Amino acid sequence: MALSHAPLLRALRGDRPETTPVWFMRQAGRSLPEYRELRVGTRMLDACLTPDLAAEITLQPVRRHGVDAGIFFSDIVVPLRLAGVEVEIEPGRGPVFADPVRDASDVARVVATDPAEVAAAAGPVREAVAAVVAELDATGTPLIGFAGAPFTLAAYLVEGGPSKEHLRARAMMQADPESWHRLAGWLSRVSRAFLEAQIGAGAAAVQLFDSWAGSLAPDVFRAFVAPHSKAAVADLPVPVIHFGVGTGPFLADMRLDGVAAAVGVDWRLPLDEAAALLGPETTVQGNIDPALLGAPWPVLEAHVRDVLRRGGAARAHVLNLGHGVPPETDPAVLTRIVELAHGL
Ligand code: 1CP
Repeated sequence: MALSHAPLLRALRGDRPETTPVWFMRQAGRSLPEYRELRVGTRMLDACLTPDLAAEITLQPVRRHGVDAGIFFSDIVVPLRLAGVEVEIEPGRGPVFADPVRDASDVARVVATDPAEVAAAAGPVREAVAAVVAELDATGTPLIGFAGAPFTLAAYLVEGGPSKEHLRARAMMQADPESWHRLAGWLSRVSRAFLEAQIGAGAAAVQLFDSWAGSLAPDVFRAFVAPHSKAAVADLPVPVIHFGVGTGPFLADMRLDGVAAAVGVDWRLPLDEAAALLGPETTVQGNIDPALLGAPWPVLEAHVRDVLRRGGAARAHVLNLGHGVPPETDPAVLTRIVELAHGL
């Protein structure tokens, strides 16, 4: 099947394919025993930058679940590592930075690196994507590339590691807007270089993860964040999905003035309401509650059917979770959701 007819790509263009396409955020890794086996003895970021390993981990959930897309196995901080920023992913914790970026002089230090360095260092990313695409092409399955949005990256970089409220990044925006815009502009170019490497090697769509955008007030999102996110993905040659958790209060702004073909919605906002907020020119993606992956099948099945019914109110719908697959998820449940969506 030609890739352009793939249900995911059709839905992102606004068509309604015969079956609703489905993939899962964080489908690669964590919940799969075959992933945990491959990862033994290899640090997360080393795995991301080892082409054979990253390609194989990307393909595992596609083979197992029969989802409508692969999502490239990598991490939002990989392009920062490629830009020479000292970062590690600590097991059970997440990204941790040796030198947090807290003030104007820290910002001047990081932005001194030309984002072009990311493109120059992205050989292992291109190689892994090319290997995945070579295998997926045979089945007409597209690969989704991704990057972190500037705010979500800053939430880690300014804090120095994972945080609940992202207080330091949110303070910097308004306490020192000049440093904030310098930093966010640089992060935008770094993520864009990472996306371009994946697209150049064959990714057929991309998702921009602004996972923590929901911690922002709508006017703050508009003034300090949206322009930088838009710059990261404007005029790319493939469709863009823009995702964040808790973005209901400013959902229409997640369209990035129409640059996003689709907006990912978390489990808090019913998709028919999301569709009304997004209007007729945007596809919705979502929004199965990850908590229900652990519920008895009849409960989960009724929920998935309700999500699909509400998704019918949008111009088109890509079925997904409202956030990532929890690590303790029984992978058989994900396969069953794919079978349900494809059987309707
Ligand atoms: O050792 C391990 O297995 C570490 C766990 C892990 C994995 C499997 C991390 C650390 N990152 C990843 C892969 C990853 N990260 C993918 C590819 C897999 C897929 O989607 O199927 C993607 C898309 C990401 C993106 C990512 N990293 C996001 C955005 C997505 C989201 O869930 O909101 C975020 C916020 C991160 C940061 C991060 N990296 C890792 C962790 C544990 C975290 C979150 C830390 C926190 O809670 O703040």
